[in-house]
Amino acid sequence: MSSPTNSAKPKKALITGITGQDGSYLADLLLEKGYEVFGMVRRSSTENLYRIEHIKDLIRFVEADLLDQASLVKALAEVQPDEIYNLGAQSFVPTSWSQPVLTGEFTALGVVRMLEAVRQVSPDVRFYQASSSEMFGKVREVPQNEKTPFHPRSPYAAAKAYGHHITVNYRESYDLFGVSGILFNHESPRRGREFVTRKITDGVARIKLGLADELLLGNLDSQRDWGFAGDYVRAMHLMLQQDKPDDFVIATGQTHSVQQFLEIAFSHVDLNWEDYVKQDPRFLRPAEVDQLIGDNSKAARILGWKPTLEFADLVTMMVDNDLKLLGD
Ligand code: NAP
Ligand code: F7E
Repeated sequence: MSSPTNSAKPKKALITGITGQDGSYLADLLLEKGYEVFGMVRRSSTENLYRIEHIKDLIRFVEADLLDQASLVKALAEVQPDEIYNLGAQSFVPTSWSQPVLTGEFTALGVVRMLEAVRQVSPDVRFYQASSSEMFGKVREVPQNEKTPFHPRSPYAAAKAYGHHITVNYRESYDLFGVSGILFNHESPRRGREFVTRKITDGVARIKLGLADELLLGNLDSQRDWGFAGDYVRAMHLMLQQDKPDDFVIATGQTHSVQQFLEIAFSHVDLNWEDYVKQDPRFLRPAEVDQLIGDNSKAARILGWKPTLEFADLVTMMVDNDLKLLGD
């Protein structure tokens, strides 16, 4: 296998999903580290680069789609990357019930399409697969670690479980340097507004500024291990710098309910969440993941990784960012 660290030339990284939350933080990190960053984007009639606006002139864009095998082969042949970060996916859990087949195409089969392109074009590349704590679903043990069995609770989670297993399978079958990062929920000011954290911080800012008077949510009891996306992309990069490919859980090791998130977010602007939040059955799910909490001890031991941002600081940072965005 190649050892890109010995190369005098800058390393080349190809990121699928570069327009998403994680892709944007990872691009920031890799540019800082001196990488040549290539971003895979799918064709769109409107530009969708707002998360990477500040660095877009430093990124080389390659048009390809996880649904189109030939486009992936062509992209890899053009770029000849040292590292691939496969972050592209249909990542919103509720949409996976309304579009289960499409979710499977992007989120499950998209992975094997990428791996096949790697096998054919760049078998020495280091490949990162964005796996998810959603695979643990109806959890079999608490906290969850790399050996905890999966019990997916949504078409999204089932698709991610396929992506995880096929990455491990290609590693074992073809000796590819494929790693699977099992990341627990991670958030930031760049999080999509459909996810509960950003929906809340955006809602709090709107209410505080007089732009809204209520916030409609689903299940307030579910618990997540929420970390900061900026910390989690460091872990992705570290996984590809190891001597041998392996899988890692990335998590804070703490869990909080949606209600606890609400309490901190509203009290940060001197409001009481109970005066504004209403439950709306439209936001309940056919099957819920009740509680996630990750065991990050393997990542700490082998990667030397640990999170830097406390839960309350993450919440207040996101509220302050939304106040600034809407107040300007
Ligand atoms: P995100 O903000 O929803 O971004 C998803 C990205 O995938 C976007 O850049 C999107 O491009 C791209 N994409 C979707 N369909 C595609 C296709 N057919 N071909 C090429 N690209 C496509 O997701 P994120 O939060 O950054 O998450 C990154 C990855 O980590 C995802 O795979 C997600 O499932 C996984 N993950 C996320 C978390 C989390 O808490 N954030 C936790 C565990 C795992 P467009 O801009 O063109 O739509
Ligand atoms: O929901 C509850 C909801 O949509 C979190 C993705 O990045 O992380 C994310 O998946 C919890 C759930 O994220 C609303 O029922 C209540 O229990 O923010 P979420 P998620 O489903 O955990 C994993 C690790 C991924 O891999 C995914 O790609 O919050 N909840 N009320 C709500 N959720 C939403 N979205 N909207 C509500 O109104």
